[in-house]
Amino acid sequence: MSAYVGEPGDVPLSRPTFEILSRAQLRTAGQSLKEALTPTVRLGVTGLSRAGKTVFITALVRNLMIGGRLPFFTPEAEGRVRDCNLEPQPDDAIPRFDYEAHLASLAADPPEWPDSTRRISELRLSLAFRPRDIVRRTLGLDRLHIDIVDYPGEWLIDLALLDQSYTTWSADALRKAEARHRASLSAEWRAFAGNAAAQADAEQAAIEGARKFTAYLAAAKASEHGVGALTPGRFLMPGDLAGSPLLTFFPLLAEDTALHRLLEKRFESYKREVVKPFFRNHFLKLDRQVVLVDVLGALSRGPESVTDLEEALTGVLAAFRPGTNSWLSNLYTRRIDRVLFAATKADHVSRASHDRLEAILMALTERAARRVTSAGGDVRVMALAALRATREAEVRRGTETLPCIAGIPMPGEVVAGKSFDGKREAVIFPGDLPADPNDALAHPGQTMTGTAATFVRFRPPRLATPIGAHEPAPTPHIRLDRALDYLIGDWLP
Ligand SMILES: Nc1nc2c(ncn2[C@@H]2O[C@H](COP(=O)(O)OP(=O)(O)OP(=O)(O)O)[C@@H](O)[C@H]2O)c(=O)[nH]1
Ligand SMILES: [Mg+2]
Repeated sequence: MSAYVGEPGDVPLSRPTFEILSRAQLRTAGQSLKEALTPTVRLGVTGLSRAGKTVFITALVRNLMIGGRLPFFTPEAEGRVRDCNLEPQPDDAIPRFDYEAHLASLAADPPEWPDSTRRISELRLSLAFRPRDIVRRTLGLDRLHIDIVDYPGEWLIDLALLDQSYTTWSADALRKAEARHRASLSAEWRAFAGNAAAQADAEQAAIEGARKFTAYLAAAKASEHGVGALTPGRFLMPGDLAGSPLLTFFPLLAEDTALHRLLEKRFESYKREVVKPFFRNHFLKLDRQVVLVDVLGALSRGPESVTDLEEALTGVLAAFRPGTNSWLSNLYTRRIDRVLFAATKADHVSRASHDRLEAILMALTERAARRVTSAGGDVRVMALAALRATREAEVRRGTETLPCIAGIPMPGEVVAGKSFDGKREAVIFPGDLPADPNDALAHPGQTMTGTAATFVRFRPPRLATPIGAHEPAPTPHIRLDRALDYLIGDWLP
């Protein structure tokens, strides 16, 4: 074949292959590469209702963003944290954690606690730091994305359902419903369930039974302050599943009836359509997890509340340490390598009791862990207050000095017979937690008797920037920096 030489007017089909990139293009390419190489740590924050999830996340984010006092957060102590800002929420299918609204409540005048939240939400923080590692420093790999995912602890406890058949779940649910402190609350539903199999219309019986069962769960939750985590978790937090057949079932002991078969089918659908997607789409993607626990609340409410809490913790631990034969262990990737159990609201007791509070949660989790088989990642226990609403104070009584706490009780709170208006400060002797955690767990009512502080809701501290001040008001806390160090410190090498 002879070579084609070309003629005047020919148009080249392609541009020359080698082109010099402009400086701006190189910079953009470098930035995209840097962004692609920026690691992301996904931090799960969970706990039963009112455990303190929203306050924990809001306080953590604010402390990082304003450069708060975090002396035990190693990268901060080493002066390596540069700045921290919010980035667009990366997962379009998950609602954004409404940081601004929660902070606005806390920064209001007078400050208010944020509203209760009922669904999963997520927030992305981007933290710039000076790497210790010279290679990273040279390459400019100096950012970490922190995706914080807030989800109800009730969803975590639901994971245990994956290992249960409808029959075993029904027997367990009935045993819990018959417990002394729930028997009267569940009486109407149990009476209905006792005769339900005789009803001709299985669908109507399922609807009516599910309604009565949900009413019992709601009553139990209210009387137990949300501690006794009863399954299925979505019955009380249905979100967009309200009224769906997925939530139209209830426990029924084995009987070969049309109703039993229908309820069993619905139970299996709930596992498949609700529990497994949560496990796959959210839980499996987490790297680190903090489980917030209102230990003081449970202790102050007495022995049944402590038993409920232990049962709930067993359910939580089962998600992290699945048994050898479980469905979970088949899919378990061991991605979560650190779990922190944190006793919240430690500002309700004086400093001397913080270690004791930690020891009580440790004893509780160890007891719960004994019921769960194989080991999972690293587990640590801590006592903290994400947002400290009280300060330490001392009161002299005769020759004795009592370690007290001082704070402003919320309006309507009653302390030692005195009603508070939300403006005046009260100094309270909260009592000491026992040195032996087993004493606290064996006699929880006595432990906290007279410790009015555990029942009092204090006003959050004032976060509004003082007039004329250059720096935002600090976000006081107890041990939040230690929690942060354990959870993400090693991601900032
Ligand atoms: N004193 C004190 N109280 C706290 C602290 N954290 C939470 N609280 C109290 O606990 C309540 C519940 O806190 P939230 O952060 O809303 O709890 P949550 O787990 O998000 O609750 P839900 O959204 O209802 O599941 C608050 O309204 C405060 O009264 C804390 O660090 N110190
Ligand atoms: Mg919340």
